[in-house]
Amino acid sequence: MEFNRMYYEVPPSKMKLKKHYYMGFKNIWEQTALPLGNGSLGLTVIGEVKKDRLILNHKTLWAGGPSPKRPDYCGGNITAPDENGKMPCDYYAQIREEFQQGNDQKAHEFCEKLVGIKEGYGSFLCWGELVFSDNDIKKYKNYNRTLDLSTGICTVSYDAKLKNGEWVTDTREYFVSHPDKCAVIKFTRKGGLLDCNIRLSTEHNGNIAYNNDKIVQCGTVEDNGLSFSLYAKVMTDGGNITEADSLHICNSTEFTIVFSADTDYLDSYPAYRTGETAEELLNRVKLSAETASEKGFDELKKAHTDDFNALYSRVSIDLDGKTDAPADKLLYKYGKLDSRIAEQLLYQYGRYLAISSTREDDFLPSNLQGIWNCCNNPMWSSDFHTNVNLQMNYWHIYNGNLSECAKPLIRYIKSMVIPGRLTAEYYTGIKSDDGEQNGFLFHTQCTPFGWTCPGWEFNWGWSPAAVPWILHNVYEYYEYTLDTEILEQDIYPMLRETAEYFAKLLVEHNGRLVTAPCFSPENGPRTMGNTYEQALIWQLYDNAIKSAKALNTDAGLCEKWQNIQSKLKPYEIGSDGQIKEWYHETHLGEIGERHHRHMSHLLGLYPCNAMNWYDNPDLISAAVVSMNDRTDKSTGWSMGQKINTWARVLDGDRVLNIIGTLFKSGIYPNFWDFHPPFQIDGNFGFTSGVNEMLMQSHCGFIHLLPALPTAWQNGKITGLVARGNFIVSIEWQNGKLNAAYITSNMGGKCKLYYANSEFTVDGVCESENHFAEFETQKGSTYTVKIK
Ligand code: FUC
Repeated sequence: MEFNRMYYEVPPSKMKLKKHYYMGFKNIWEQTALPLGNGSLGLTVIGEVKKDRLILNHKTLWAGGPSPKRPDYCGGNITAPDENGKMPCDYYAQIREEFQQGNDQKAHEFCEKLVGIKEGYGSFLCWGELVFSDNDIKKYKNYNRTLDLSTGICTVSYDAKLKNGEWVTDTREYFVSHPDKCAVIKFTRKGGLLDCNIRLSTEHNGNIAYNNDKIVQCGTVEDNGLSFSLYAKVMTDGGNITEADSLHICNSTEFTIVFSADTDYLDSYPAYRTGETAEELLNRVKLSAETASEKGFDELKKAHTDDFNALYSRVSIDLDGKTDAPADKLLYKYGKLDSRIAEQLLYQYGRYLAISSTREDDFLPSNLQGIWNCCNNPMWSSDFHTNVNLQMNYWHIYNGNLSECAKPLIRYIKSMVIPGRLTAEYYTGIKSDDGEQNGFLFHTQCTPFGWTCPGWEFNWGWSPAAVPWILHNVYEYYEYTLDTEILEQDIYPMLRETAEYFAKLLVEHNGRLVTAPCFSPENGPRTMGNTYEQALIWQLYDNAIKSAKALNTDAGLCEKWQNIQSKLKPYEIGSDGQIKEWYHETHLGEIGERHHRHMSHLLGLYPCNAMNWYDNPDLISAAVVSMNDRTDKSTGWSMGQKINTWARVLDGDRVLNIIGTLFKSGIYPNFWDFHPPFQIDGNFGFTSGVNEMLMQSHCGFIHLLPALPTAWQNGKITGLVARGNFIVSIEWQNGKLNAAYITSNMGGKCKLYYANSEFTVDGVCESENHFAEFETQKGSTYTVKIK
């Protein structure tokens, strides 16, 4: 059966937590909070009974970046020569020269100069919390907290005994509406009257005013002067509201709070501000909240549900799970209870979290924690990490039928072009005469304020290949949608500029083209060329050439790029039969950390496609050696990556084993992914991995059930998307394909593959050697049946 809700029978304070205690405290929020969001505005529902907290977030509420305190802010770049009169780009040239001369030690030393300035990096902040207290409740029973993934509505309900001895039934509903740009909370009491207190608490500067039925907050972030504003309106069905340093609602049977919140952030270099005054910003959020509140709860709820469900319901999954249970039980009893329901839920949760944290009109993509954060110093600043994490956040978007949710990513990368050109110039010395199209660079970590410099330590901070890598996510928007307008306007210009930039960066070494210096993410060492950079640069040229051809442009450049591509250093296989991560590696484990969580030398296998079972099985065997050496266990996101790579080598049973490990050691009771303390990428990586188990399309054809585990005997998935914009639904029974339905959204040729038997495409053709190829009509659906 399908299953689309997570529910709990005890509040967080009574829940059994995983022993992933972080920095000495129990990370209850990370383990139990239930997230809601409309892309930008985020809420996490805790759901305690007498005293509850609702954590508020806005995606753009960040410290760092330009500030009156930092008049010289320049994305962390070193912008002036050092005591030796040298810019980073001078050292960059010297490093390459030293490598060429064989003076590796000297080259390594100069790498220390390729760093940025830490000042101004900043952090994603927590807005604050709405605190609810109901001192009238003595005890409660029949507690339930449910998150409906299909509607984005969280509900908390219980029966409570009041001080006067009466029993009442309380229900609280929460959602964050994308169409109405507001959060909505409704408390209802049956059998008695409410007596409740609401207070807004924040650690930021500013004012909070409680006034009749309103809470109005205006303030600025101390670090950078970013303005923020919140406007809440409370509606009751009678009774009264009094205010002092909180709102006190009593003698009503229900009340609804509608609030909007925003900042004056704008994704535009160099100011990164809308230019609004505090009053204008307040008026903007006030207008949203007032307009929404006039519609009333029912209308808001309907508009929200329709909007959310329209995206969510595009894909359904049924792994033949039968036993419904509270989410924490599903987790702790994984492998003992019905595990299929837990897998279905975690799968859809990845889509749910994306719909809630990255919507088409957002300025920014989802960050390391999506949009949810309960403190002002989250790990890694909860930033945009581009040596795997931001990429992983978008792995499941296209095949999970949510392509518009990738628009904030495309928009964000576009916003990094102008500041990134400065980094390209300062650090690699590449500047065109008009100073416009010289190429743009950013590295491992990025912020909303054009932070494009390398990190403040070379070994984790330097990563030029981050740009081709994230551009692969960007290019895939086109591959899945065939939208040539976005290709022409946004995607191709970035690919073209980067392809031309790397054409200048690549140097010849032993007859092949490589970049230098390189560092395999977090695993080192400093080298001339490595598999990570080579794979991503190869993919960059592949994507740029395909885009140019689709747009019928730049034939001359394509020829040049093809030539470059053919001269790139290829994958090499080491003495243990492994894919080498570094060219000077012979045996496994000889360089770097043996079981390192990053598998950067296998990006050609996933998410890229140069290494695939169809075209180069030898490389696949070598990839398997490398993957085995890395082992199956790791931190959350890394297990997410393993699920995808093992699906790409078509080993469904191995994938399911890793999923089992993920449930045991990488998932919290609220189904968030563990990475000290919580990182959302592993959630997204899991969902992407399930898509890859059931359908792949990177080899030029749609591969049905490529990595179906034996334990998934019967099931059905509807609405996946294959490259070329085909909607794919698949049903299987007893481990074999039963039927598939392919809807062609854009017309064109469709090629299908099913390994286990021949099949027919109803009324069109029959497969030969397990392949069928046919022309499709835009809008038509084709039925595939086993022979
Ligand atoms: C990558 C990983 C770390 C962490 C950080 C945010 O650099 O290596 O494990 O996830 O990003």
